[in-house]
Amino acid sequence: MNIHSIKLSIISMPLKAPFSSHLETVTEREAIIVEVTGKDGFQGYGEGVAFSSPWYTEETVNTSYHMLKDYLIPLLKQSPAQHPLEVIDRFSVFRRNHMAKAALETALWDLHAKRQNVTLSNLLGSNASEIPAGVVVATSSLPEAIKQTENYLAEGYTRVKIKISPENDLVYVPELRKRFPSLVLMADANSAYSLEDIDRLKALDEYNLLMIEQPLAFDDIVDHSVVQRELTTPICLDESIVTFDDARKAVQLGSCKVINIKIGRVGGLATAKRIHDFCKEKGIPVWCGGMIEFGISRAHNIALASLPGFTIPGDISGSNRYWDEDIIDPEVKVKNGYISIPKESGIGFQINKERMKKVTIHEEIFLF
Ligand code: OSB
Ligand code: MG
Repeated sequence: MNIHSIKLSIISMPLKAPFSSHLETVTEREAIIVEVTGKDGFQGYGEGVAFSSPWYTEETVNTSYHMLKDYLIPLLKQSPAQHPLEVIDRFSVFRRNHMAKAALETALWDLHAKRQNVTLSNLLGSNASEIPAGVVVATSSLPEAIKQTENYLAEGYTRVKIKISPENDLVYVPELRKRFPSLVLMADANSAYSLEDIDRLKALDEYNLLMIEQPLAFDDIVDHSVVQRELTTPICLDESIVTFDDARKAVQLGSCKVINIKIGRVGGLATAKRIHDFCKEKGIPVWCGGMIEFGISRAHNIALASLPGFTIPGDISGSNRYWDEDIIDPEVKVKNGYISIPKESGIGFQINKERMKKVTIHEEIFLF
Protein backbone atom coordinates (compact mmCIF):
# COMPACT_ATOMS: atom_id res chain seq x y z
CA MET A 1 0.00 0.00 0.00
CA ASN A 2 2.98 2.30 -0.63
CA ILE A 3 3.70 3.12 2.97
CA HIS A 4 6.32 5.69 3.89
CA SER A 5 6.20 5.35 7.69
CA ILE A 6 4.11 4.32 10.68
CA LYS A 7 3.97 6.28 13.92
CA LEU A 8 2.83 4.66 17.16
CA SER A 9 1.74 6.99 19.98
CA ILE A 10 0.65 5.93 23.44
CA ILE A 11 -1.82 8.40 24.88
CA SER A 12 -3.34 8.65 28.34
CA MET A 13 -6.38 10.60 29.53
CA PRO A 14 -8.50 10.60 32.70
CA LEU A 15 -12.19 9.66 32.32
CA LYS A 16 -14.68 12.33 33.40
CA ALA A 17 -16.03 9.79 35.92
CA PRO A 18 -14.97 6.25 36.90
CA PHE A 19 -16.37 3.40 34.74
CA SER A 20 -17.25 0.49 37.05
CA SER A 21 -18.22 -3.07 36.31
CA HIS A 22 -17.80 -6.11 38.54
CA LEU A 23 -14.47 -6.74 36.78
CA GLU A 24 -12.72 -3.39 37.02
CA THR A 25 -13.04 0.31 37.69
CA VAL A 26 -11.44 2.37 34.92
CA THR A 27 -10.44 5.94 35.83
CA GLU A 28 -7.63 6.58 33.35
CA ARG A 29 -7.58 5.37 29.74
CA GLU A 30 -4.43 4.58 27.80
CA ALA A 31 -4.54 3.69 24.10
CA ILE A 32 -2.22 3.28 21.12
CA ILE A 33 -2.75 5.58 18.15
CA VAL A 34 -1.46 4.24 14.82
CA GLU A 35 -0.70 6.80 12.12
CA VAL A 36 0.19 5.35 8.72
CA THR A 37 1.70 7.80 6.23
CA GLY A 38 1.71 6.85 2.56
CA LYS A 39 4.43 7.76 0.05
CA ASP A 40 1.77 9.99 -1.52
CA GLY A 41 1.29 11.88 1.76
CA PHE A 42 -2.13 10.43 2.63
CA GLN A 43 -2.52 9.41 6.26
CA GLY A 44 -4.68 6.75 7.90
CA TYR A 45 -5.49 6.37 11.57
CA GLY A 46 -6.27 3.44 13.83
CA GLU A 47 -6.67 3.06 17.58
CA GLY A 48 -5.51 0.12 19.70
CA VAL A 49 -8.30 -0.50 22.21
CA ALA A 50 -6.62 -2.91 24.66
CA PHE A 51 -6.70 -1.67 28.25
CA SER A 52 -3.74 -1.03 30.55
CA SER A 53 -4.34 -4.37 32.30
CA PRO A 54 -5.82 -7.63 30.92
CA TRP A 55 -9.24 -7.56 32.65
CA TYR A 56 -11.47 -7.60 29.55
CA THR A 57 -9.29 -9.68 27.23
CA GLU A 58 -5.76 -11.00 27.58
CA GLU A 59 -4.24 -8.08 25.65
CA THR A 60 -2.86 -4.92 27.23
CA VAL A 61 -1.46 -1.63 25.90
CA ASN A 62 2.05 -3.03 26.34
CA THR A 63 1.39 -6.40 24.67
CA SER A 64 -0.29 -4.59 21.75
CA TYR A 65 2.65 -2.23 21.44
CA HIS A 66 5.07 -5.15 21.45
CA MET A 67 3.05 -6.98 18.78
CA LEU A 68 2.86 -3.90 16.58
CA LYS A 69 6.50 -2.92 16.93
CA ASP A 70 8.16 -6.32 16.85
CA TYR A 71 5.84 -8.40 14.64
CA LEU A 72 3.01 -6.68 12.75
CA ILE A 73 4.82 -3.61 11.42
CA PRO A 74 7.93 -5.64 10.37
CA LEU A 75 5.64 -8.20 8.68
CA LEU A 76 3.81 -5.51 6.71
CA LYS A 77 7.15 -3.99 5.72
CA GLN A 78 8.46 -7.35 4.58
CA SER A 79 5.34 -8.42 2.65
CA PRO A 80 3.43 -5.32 1.56
CA ALA A 81 -0.33 -5.56 1.07
CA GLN A 82 -2.09 -4.09 -1.96
CA HIS A 83 -5.48 -3.74 -0.25
CA PRO A 84 -6.61 -3.64 3.40
CA LEU A 85 -8.62 -6.84 2.80
CA GLU A 86 -5.32 -8.74 2.42
CA VAL A 87 -3.96 -7.65 5.78
CA ILE A 88 -5.91 -9.99 8.04
CA ASP A 89 -4.60 -12.97 6.11
CA ARG A 90 -0.99 -11.75 6.44
CA PHE A 91 -1.47 -11.28 10.18
CA SER A 92 -2.92 -14.78 10.61
CA VAL A 93 0.62 -16.21 10.89
CA PHE A 94 0.56 -14.73 14.40
CA ARG A 95 -2.03 -16.11 16.81
CA ARG A 96 -4.72 -13.89 18.40
CA ASN A 97 -3.57 -10.41 19.50
CA HIS A 98 -6.68 -9.11 17.77
CA MET A 99 -6.64 -5.61 19.21
CA ALA A 100 -3.05 -5.05 18.08
CA LYS A 101 -3.92 -6.34 14.59
CA ALA A 102 -7.07 -4.21 14.40
CA ALA A 103 -5.17 -1.05 15.39
CA LEU A 104 -3.01 -1.35 12.27
CA GLU A 105 -5.64 -2.86 9.96
CA THR A 106 -8.16 -0.08 10.65
CA ALA A 107 -5.50 2.57 9.93
CA LEU A 108 -4.95 0.93 6.53
CA TRP A 109 -8.70 1.02 5.81
CA ASP A 110 -8.76 4.73 6.61
CA LEU A 111 -5.71 5.32 4.38
CA HIS A 112 -7.29 3.32 1.54
CA ALA A 113 -10.62 5.16 1.77
CA LYS A 114 -8.86 8.54 1.74
CA ARG A 115 -6.89 7.57 -1.37
CA GLN A 116 -10.11 6.51 -3.10
CA ASN A 117 -11.70 9.77 -1.90
CA VAL A 118 -14.66 7.93 -0.37
CA THR A 119 -15.97 7.75 3.18
CA LEU A 120 -15.07 4.61 5.10
CA SER A 121 -18.81 4.04 5.53
CA ASN A 122 -19.30 4.10 1.73
CA LEU A 123 -16.26 1.89 1.19
CA LEU A 124 -17.71 -0.73 3.55
CA GLY A 125 -20.96 -0.66 1.58
CA SER A 126 -23.29 1.73 3.34
CA ASN A 127 -24.96 4.93 2.23
CA ALA A 128 -26.66 5.74 5.53
CA SER A 129 -26.42 9.32 6.79
CA GLU A 130 -26.73 8.68 10.52
CA ILE A 131 -26.66 5.96 13.16
CA PRO A 132 -28.57 5.68 16.44
CA ALA A 133 -26.47 6.34 19.55
CA GLY A 134 -26.42 4.26 22.73
CA VAL A 135 -24.86 4.80 26.13
CA VAL A 136 -23.56 2.69 29.00
CA VAL A 137 -24.25 3.50 32.65
CA ALA A 138 -21.47 1.89 34.70
CA THR A 139 -21.49 2.97 38.31
CA SER A 140 -21.55 1.09 41.60
CA SER A 141 -24.14 3.44 43.12
CA LEU A 142 -27.85 3.03 42.32
CA PRO A 143 -28.77 6.70 42.93
CA GLU A 144 -25.89 7.62 40.59
CA ALA A 145 -27.17 5.16 37.96
CA ILE A 146 -30.64 6.73 38.14
CA LYS A 147 -29.21 10.24 37.87
CA GLN A 148 -26.96 9.32 34.94
CA THR A 149 -29.86 7.62 33.13
CA GLU A 150 -31.99 10.76 33.53
CA ASN A 151 -29.16 12.93 32.23
CA TYR A 152 -28.50 10.72 29.19
CA LEU A 153 -32.21 10.64 28.32
CA ALA A 154 -32.18 14.44 28.51
CA GLU A 155 -29.18 14.45 26.12
CA GLY A 156 -31.25 12.47 23.60
CA TYR A 157 -30.02 8.90 24.08
CA THR A 158 -32.80 6.37 23.56
CA ARG A 159 -31.03 3.14 24.55
CA VAL A 160 -29.28 2.58 27.88
CA LYS A 161 -27.13 -0.35 28.96
CA ILE A 162 -26.32 -1.07 32.58
CA LYS A 163 -23.69 -3.36 34.05
CA ILE A 164 -25.06 -6.18 36.21
CA SER A 165 -23.78 -8.97 38.46
CA PRO A 166 -25.46 -11.28 41.00
CA GLU A 167 -24.61 -8.63 43.62
CA ASN A 168 -26.79 -5.89 42.14
CA ASP A 169 -29.04 -7.28 39.35
CA LEU A 170 -32.33 -7.74 41.19
CA VAL A 171 -32.03 -4.26 42.70
CA TYR A 172 -30.79 -2.26 39.68
CA VAL A 173 -32.97 -3.79 36.99
CA PRO A 174 -36.36 -3.61 38.82
CA GLU A 175 -35.62 -0.10 40.11
CA LEU A 176 -34.61 1.31 36.72
CA ARG A 177 -37.54 -0.44 35.03
CA LYS A 178 -39.96 1.06 37.58
CA ARG A 179 -38.60 4.57 37.05
CA PHE A 180 -38.26 4.33 33.26
CA PRO A 181 -41.09 1.99 32.16
CA SER A 182 -40.67 2.46 28.40
CA LEU A 183 -36.90 2.86 28.26
CA VAL A 184 -35.02 0.59 25.84
CA LEU A 185 -32.89 -0.97 28.57
CA MET A 186 -30.35 -3.79 28.39
CA ALA A 187 -27.87 -5.34 30.80
CA ASP A 188 -24.26 -6.47 30.39
CA ALA A 189 -22.97 -9.09 32.85
CA ASN A 190 -19.37 -9.41 31.60
CA SER A 191 -19.34 -13.11 32.62
CA ALA A 192 -20.53 -12.56 36.21
CA TYR A 193 -22.80 -15.67 36.21
CA SER A 194 -22.50 -19.43 35.92
CA LEU A 195 -25.01 -22.12 34.95
CA GLU A 196 -25.95 -22.44 38.63
CA ASP A 197 -27.36 -18.90 38.49
CA ILE A 198 -29.99 -19.88 35.93
CA ASP A 199 -32.91 -19.00 38.23
CA ARG A 200 -31.46 -15.55 38.87
CA LEU A 201 -31.16 -14.97 35.15
CA LYS A 202 -34.69 -16.28 34.56
CA ALA A 203 -35.97 -13.79 37.16
CA LEU A 204 -34.72 -11.00 34.88
CA ASP A 205 -37.15 -12.11 32.14
CA GLU A 206 -39.82 -10.10 33.93
CA TYR A 207 -38.27 -6.70 33.25
CA ASN A 208 -38.48 -6.45 29.50
CA LEU A 209 -34.75 -6.12 28.89
CA LEU A 210 -33.75 -5.71 25.25
CA MET A 211 -31.10 -8.38 25.91
CA ILE A 212 -28.66 -9.73 28.48
CA GLU A 213 -25.07 -9.51 27.31
CA GLN A 214 -22.45 -12.17 28.10
CA PRO A 215 -23.86 -13.75 31.28
CA LEU A 216 -21.46 -16.74 31.32
CA ALA A 217 -17.71 -17.23 30.91
CA PHE A 218 -15.74 -15.05 28.48
CA ASP A 219 -14.66 -18.11 26.49
CA ASP A 220 -17.92 -20.07 26.54
CA ILE A 221 -20.22 -20.73 23.63
CA VAL A 222 -21.78 -24.08 24.62
CA ASP A 223 -23.27 -23.27 28.07
CA HIS A 224 -24.81 -20.07 26.73
CA SER A 225 -26.99 -22.22 24.46
CA VAL A 226 -28.41 -23.91 27.58
CA VAL A 227 -29.22 -20.53 29.17
CA GLN A 228 -30.70 -19.13 25.95
CA ARG A 229 -33.13 -22.05 25.76
CA GLU A 230 -34.33 -21.28 29.31
CA LEU A 231 -34.75 -17.51 28.89
CA THR A 232 -37.19 -15.47 26.85
CA THR A 233 -34.86 -12.45 27.01
CA PRO A 234 -32.40 -12.61 24.10
CA ILE A 235 -28.80 -13.37 25.02
CA CYS A 236 -26.10 -11.33 23.30
CA LEU A 237 -22.52 -12.52 23.11
CA ASP A 238 -19.59 -10.11 23.43
CA GLU A 239 -16.38 -11.62 24.89
CA SER A 240 -17.08 -15.10 23.44
CA ILE A 241 -17.00 -13.93 19.82
CA VAL A 242 -13.41 -13.29 18.80
CA THR A 243 -13.40 -14.94 15.36
CA PHE A 244 -15.76 -15.41 12.44
CA ASP A 245 -16.06 -19.10 13.33
CA ASP A 246 -17.07 -18.24 16.89
CA ALA A 247 -19.99 -16.27 15.45
CA ARG A 248 -20.92 -19.09 13.11
CA LYS A 249 -20.84 -21.69 15.91
CA ALA A 250 -22.77 -19.50 18.36
CA VAL A 251 -25.54 -18.94 15.82
CA GLN A 252 -25.59 -22.61 14.84
CA LEU A 253 -25.80 -23.76 18.49
CA GLY A 254 -28.42 -21.17 19.45
CA SER A 255 -26.10 -19.69 22.07
CA CYS A 256 -27.38 -16.18 21.45
CA LYS A 257 -30.01 -14.25 19.50
CA VAL A 258 -27.88 -11.12 19.10
CA ILE A 259 -24.16 -10.44 18.58
CA ASN A 260 -22.11 -7.48 19.78
CA ILE A 261 -19.39 -6.78 17.19
CA LYS A 262 -16.26 -4.96 18.34
CA ILE A 263 -13.66 -4.25 15.66
CA GLY A 264 -10.76 -4.68 18.11
CA ARG A 265 -12.04 -7.89 19.67
CA VAL A 266 -12.39 -9.64 16.30
CA GLY A 267 -9.09 -8.38 14.87
CA GLY A 268 -10.19 -5.74 12.37
CA LEU A 269 -12.80 -4.33 10.04
CA ALA A 270 -12.59 -7.19 7.53
CA THR A 271 -13.68 -9.80 10.10
CA ALA A 272 -16.17 -7.40 11.68
CA LYS A 273 -17.84 -6.95 8.28
CA ARG A 274 -17.75 -10.69 7.60
CA ILE A 275 -19.53 -11.41 10.90
CA HIS A 276 -22.06 -8.70 10.04
CA ASP A 277 -22.72 -10.20 6.60
CA PHE A 278 -23.16 -13.69 8.03
CA CYS A 279 -25.51 -12.52 10.81
CA LYS A 280 -27.56 -10.48 8.34
CA GLU A 281 -28.03 -13.56 6.19
CA LYS A 282 -29.03 -15.61 9.26
CA GLY A 283 -31.41 -12.95 10.61
CA ILE A 284 -29.31 -12.34 13.73
CA PRO A 285 -29.31 -8.64 14.64
CA VAL A 286 -25.93 -7.13 15.50
CA TRP A 287 -24.80 -3.94 17.22
CA CYS A 288 -21.45 -2.23 17.61
CA GLY A 289 -19.80 -2.58 21.01
CA GLY A 290 -17.70 0.07 22.73
CA MET A 291 -14.32 0.06 24.46
CA ILE A 292 -14.34 3.43 26.30
CA GLU A 293 -12.57 4.66 23.23
CA PHE A 294 -11.18 7.86 21.85
CA GLY A 295 -12.38 9.51 18.68
CA ILE A 296 -10.47 7.45 16.14
CA SER A 297 -11.97 4.15 17.24
CA ARG A 298 -15.32 5.90 17.69
CA ALA A 299 -15.09 7.01 14.03
CA HIS A 300 -14.33 3.47 12.85
CA ASN A 301 -17.30 2.23 14.90
CA ILE A 302 -19.58 4.80 13.27
CA ALA A 303 -18.54 3.59 9.80
CA LEU A 304 -19.05 -0.07 10.72
CA ALA A 305 -22.39 0.55 12.45
CA SER A 306 -23.71 2.26 9.31
CA LEU A 307 -24.04 -1.20 7.68
CA PRO A 308 -27.63 -2.43 7.35
CA GLY A 309 -27.38 -5.42 9.73
CA PHE A 310 -26.67 -3.09 12.66
CA THR A 311 -30.35 -2.81 13.54
CA ILE A 312 -29.83 -2.21 17.27
CA PRO A 313 -28.27 0.97 18.69
CA GLY A 314 -24.71 0.16 19.82
CA ASP A 315 -22.47 1.43 22.60
CA ILE A 316 -21.55 4.42 20.47
CA SER A 317 -21.90 7.62 22.45
CA GLY A 318 -20.64 11.17 21.95
CA SER A 319 -17.02 12.10 22.71
CA ASN A 320 -18.28 13.97 25.77
CA ARG A 321 -19.53 10.72 27.40
CA TYR A 322 -15.99 10.07 28.62
CA TRP A 323 -13.70 12.98 27.65
CA ASP A 324 -13.31 16.63 28.51
CA GLU A 325 -11.68 16.98 25.11
CA ASP A 326 -11.33 14.20 22.50
CA ILE A 327 -8.39 13.77 20.09
CA ILE A 328 -10.50 14.34 16.96
CA ASP A 329 -11.95 17.45 15.38
CA PRO A 330 -14.89 17.84 15.28
CA GLU A 331 -15.82 15.60 18.23
CA VAL A 332 -18.53 12.93 17.93
CA LYS A 333 -21.85 14.53 18.84
CA VAL A 334 -25.27 13.04 19.61
CA LYS A 335 -28.30 14.98 18.36
CA ASN A 336 -31.83 13.72 19.04
CA GLY A 337 -30.37 10.30 19.75
CA TYR A 338 -28.44 10.07 16.47
CA ILE A 339 -24.85 10.55 15.33
CA SER A 340 -24.40 11.80 11.78
CA ILE A 341 -21.90 10.04 9.56
CA PRO A 342 -19.23 12.49 8.40
CA LYS A 343 -19.04 13.27 4.67
CA GLU A 344 -15.27 13.71 4.43
CA SER A 345 -13.20 10.82 3.09
CA GLY A 346 -11.91 7.99 5.29
CA ILE A 347 -13.00 8.12 8.93
CA GLY A 348 -14.11 11.68 8.20
CA PHE A 349 -12.63 13.34 11.29
CA GLN A 350 -9.39 15.31 11.56
CA ILE A 351 -6.86 14.63 14.30
CA ASN A 352 -6.72 17.35 16.94
CA LYS A 353 -2.92 17.67 16.90
CA GLU A 354 -2.76 20.03 19.87
CA ARG A 355 -4.81 17.68 22.02
CA MET A 356 -2.74 14.69 20.85
CA LYS A 357 0.45 16.47 21.92
CA LYS A 358 -0.97 17.11 25.38
CA VAL A 359 -2.00 13.49 26.02
CA THR A 360 0.88 11.61 24.32
CA ILE A 361 3.19 9.84 26.78
CA HIS A 362 5.35 7.97 24.24
CA GLU A 363 5.88 7.91 20.48
CA GLU A 364 8.04 6.13 17.95
CA ILE A 365 8.30 6.23 14.14
CA PHE A 366 9.02 3.22 11.92
CA LEU A 367 10.28 4.00 8.43
CA PHE A 368 9.38 1.65 5.57
O1 OSB B 1 -18.34 -5.38 27.94
O2 OSB B 1 -19.13 -4.08 26.47
C1 OSB B 1 -18.32 -4.30 27.35
C2 OSB B 1 -16.28 -1.17 27.98
C3 OSB B 1 -15.03 -1.71 28.19
C4 OSB B 1 -14.87 -3.06 28.15
C5 OSB B 1 -15.96 -3.89 27.91
C6 OSB B 1 -17.21 -3.36 27.69
C7 OSB B 1 -17.37 -1.98 27.74
C8 OSB B 1 -18.68 -1.37 27.57
C9 OSB B 1 -18.82 -0.26 26.56
O3 OSB B 1 -19.64 -1.74 28.18
C10 OSB B 1 -18.58 1.09 27.13
C11 OSB B 1 -18.43 2.18 26.12
O4 OSB B 1 -17.49 2.17 25.31
O5 OSB B 1 -19.24 3.10 26.12
MG1 MG C 1 -19.97 -6.32 26.94
